[in-house]
Amino acid sequence: MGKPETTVVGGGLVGALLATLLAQRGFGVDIFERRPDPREAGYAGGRSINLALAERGLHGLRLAGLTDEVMRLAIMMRGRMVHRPDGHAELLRYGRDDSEVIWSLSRGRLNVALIDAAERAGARFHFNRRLESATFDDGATLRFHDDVDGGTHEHRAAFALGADGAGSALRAAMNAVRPLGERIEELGHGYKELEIPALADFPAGLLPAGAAEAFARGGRFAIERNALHIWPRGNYMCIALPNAEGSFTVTLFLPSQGDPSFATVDTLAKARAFFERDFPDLLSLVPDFDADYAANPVGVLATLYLDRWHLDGRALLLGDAAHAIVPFHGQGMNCGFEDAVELAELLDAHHDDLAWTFAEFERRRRPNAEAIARMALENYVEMRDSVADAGFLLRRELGRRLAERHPGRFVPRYSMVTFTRMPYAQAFARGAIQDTLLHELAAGKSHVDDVDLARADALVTERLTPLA
Ligand code: FAD
Ligand code: E0Q
Repeated sequence: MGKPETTVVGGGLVGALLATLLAQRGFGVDIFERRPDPREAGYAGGRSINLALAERGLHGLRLAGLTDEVMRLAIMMRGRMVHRPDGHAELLRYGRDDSEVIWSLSRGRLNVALIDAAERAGARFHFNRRLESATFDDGATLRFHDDVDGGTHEHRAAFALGADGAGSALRAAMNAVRPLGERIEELGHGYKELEIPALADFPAGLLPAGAAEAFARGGRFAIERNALHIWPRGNYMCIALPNAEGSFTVTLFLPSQGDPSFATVDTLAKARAFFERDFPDLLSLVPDFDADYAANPVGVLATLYLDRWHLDGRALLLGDAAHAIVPFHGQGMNCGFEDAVELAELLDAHHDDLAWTFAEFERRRRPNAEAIARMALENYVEMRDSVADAGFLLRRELGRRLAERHPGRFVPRYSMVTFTRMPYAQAFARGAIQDTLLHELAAGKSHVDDVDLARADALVTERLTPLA
């Protein structure tokens, strides 16, 4: 049986990867994107926003044949560089060595690479086409508004795949036919982006301390290049990820209400005073602070839960459209890429029964999406708390020792999520077993040397199977 024509809504990171994987498997692919073609002149520039790529996302790029092209532009991040309130900074490695690292990538460039790959594989892009409404009969009728010609264009599809992001229009259309059980939980914190320029772009006289020497040696980066920088401050924090050009994109995460919050830090003077108090070292690295703070909007953060991801065999959601999460584990795109891989493989094998295929996709992916949603929320608390309590520090140190004594068996949850492709739900479950173990072993102890390691070893082998 020949492969059906497919229709993808949304040409962002997940939609473009899915289009590539489907086209490579011989499916016809039409993909509709509301924005203009990012490759066209005059559009490519703009702010550089970046994100962290880990093993799950890397695997998707490998299957698309994109690793060489994309990884040439990636910056390795070995660990978190934690900047304390006193200005002292310390690098905490993510993994055991440089085989366990993550990568900072430009969102825009990654999207362009994915669009190019999809087109090379035969996918047909339709830019400037914003899905407005959809109706479903034996297939789907999609109505798009074209912002360039001002017209409305109809597209008949056997079925629609929705990769149109957290505010998915396809989801809204599906929900109108049969409720998907949508629940959106706002975090109550927002974010704002700022920029640390490359050293060459600092205004004369404002070069940060120590930078003149680095600059003289040919360095481009104002702070350590190969790290994800974090300034944790209790209820809020800043992070910075490196860009290939030598700049860093800084993101401030701050409550929406209370003090301090985006509601109280509501003028440039207050924003500057807030940074002078809590992030003075960072402020000195952001020469365009006022302009950045005024120009860049506050983004909202929320988790999206759905009971159903599909409408029979007529429409299916994936990526953020199905399960937007908070960004604190750096896994939203990584998880969406796993969706794209799983869906392309399922469709390849079972396109003759779409209702089954969509239900099966949901059955496989939804527990994993729920697990990473929860772990991402938990990571925010762990991230921004610079002053963890003594019990937490003891358990963390004990966890390190057990991981060393039992490689491939006691594996930190962060590592299972970031450096392996084991299902997120399994990483969550194993993490819970390990955490219980640490609590039991450390109870009543004040130093890690007081822990009975023979007992610890016995419990680890009893409760945890070796990873494949
Ligand atoms: P999107 O990237 O949102 O793409 C959706 C596409 O659909 C867009 O191109 C949009 O223009 C298009 N579209 C929308 N509506 C329509 C319509 N009606 N018609 C046609 N087209 C439409 N993830 C990581 O893995 N690592 C990170 O480090 C990381 N950091 C993050 C930091 C922040 C501050 C945030 C907010 C998120 C972060 N994420 C990260 C998550 C990541 O950005 C998302 O999970 C990822 O972009 C989801 O991809 P997507 O293709 O599903 O959705
Ligand atoms: C990563 C890599 C936006 C963002 C992206 C990330 C991470 C964090 C904190 C944030 C988690 C970590 N992390 O360092 O534990 O690993 O992607 Cl805020």
